[in-house]
This record gives sequence, C-alpha cells and structure tokens, in this order.
Amino acid sequence: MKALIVIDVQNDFLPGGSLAVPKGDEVIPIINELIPAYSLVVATQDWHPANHQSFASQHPDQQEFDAILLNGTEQVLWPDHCVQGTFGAEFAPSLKLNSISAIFRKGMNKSIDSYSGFYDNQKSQNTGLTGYLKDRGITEVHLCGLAADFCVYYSALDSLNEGFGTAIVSKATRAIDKSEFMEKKNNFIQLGGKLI
Ligand code: VGL
Ligand code: ZN
Repeated sequence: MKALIVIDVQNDFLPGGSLAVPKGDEVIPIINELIPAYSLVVATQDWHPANHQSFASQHPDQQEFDAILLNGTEQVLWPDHCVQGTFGAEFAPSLKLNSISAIFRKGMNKSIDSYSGFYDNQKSQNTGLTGYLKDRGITEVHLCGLAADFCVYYSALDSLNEGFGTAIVSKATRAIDKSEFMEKKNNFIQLGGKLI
C-alpha cells in the first residue's frame, strides 16, 4: 500500500510569501491531480511559534540565511515564516484538502527546527507519522510539496530510515536552491531512494 505525503504547501513558501520557493505555486495543480491516485494522503504543516529560534529575527547579530549552531545542531536562519495562526502558515487556498486524512504539524518547539515530517532535526521527538502510516499498512511513501531541498528531502531520508520504499515525485516539488537539491538528491538516490 502506498501513501502520498504532501509537504508544507503553505502560503509562506509560495510566491509572495516570506520564504517563497521559486515557482512553488506550480506544484499545486500537479498535486491536486496526483491525490486521487493514492489510497492514503497526508500532509505536513510547518507551524512555528513567533519566537522560533530558526528565525533570523531572533538572532540580532546574524543575517537571514546564515548558518549557526543552535543547541549543537547546524541551523540555517530563515525569515520569519509559517507562524502559527497566520495566513502564511495556512495551506495554499487552491490545494484540494478534502481527501487529506491527517495533518502532521512540526516545528512547534521553539528551540529545535523540524524539516522532516517524521522527526525534529535532533531526532529527539517523532510526530507519529511513522506509526500512522504503518498502522494503515503503508509500505511505500511518495513525497511531494515544498521545499525539495529541505523539508521534502529530510522527510524522504527519514522515510527510507523508517523502512518505507521511498520516492520523491520530481514534477510535484520545487527547491529553494536548485543546486543544493541536486547534491541532496544524489545522496538520497545512493541511499536507495527513487525519483519518479
Ligand atoms: C522549510 C525551511 C524552513 C520547508 C521549512 O518546508 O522546506 N524550509 N522551514
Ligand atoms: Zn520552518
């Protein structure tokens, strides 16, 4: 049984949003078309408190997109994005949510970022996604959404580690930085992941 995981298709990651992924909006009609092909579809939602430590605004001496050590883990400092309860954190209005059976929120602990839909970046807590999928007999996971080089990629690595056959649907994802995704994609393929 295969599931589609729709990663972070939220207003802040779309053109006009605070952390816009170039051409991120192009994935929406493609995902809407993909959804009916899967018996199980779940979504993730980046869902930060306003004082999240991944925000450059919380580090007055640093610039956006700088990398720092945050509690011992490398952290890119992002523009404020996907703040709980704001328009930017909402799913894209044109994304067809009706047949999405569950939403897994992440990034709520202000001290630890969470790119993957399965675990935070320190692997100290899981979201319950693995259990949800395994309970429903899922053996194969397909991923789409935003951003290819961060949340889609790290979710895909965790999916492999959790023992799911794992594929990224390449036409249904876009990267913040294309060359970053090229390198990460090669790593994912070497680890047994597929691009479809
Ligand atoms: C994401 C950076 C920060 C993503 C989330 O959804 O790829 N990237 N938070
Ligand atoms: Zn985030």
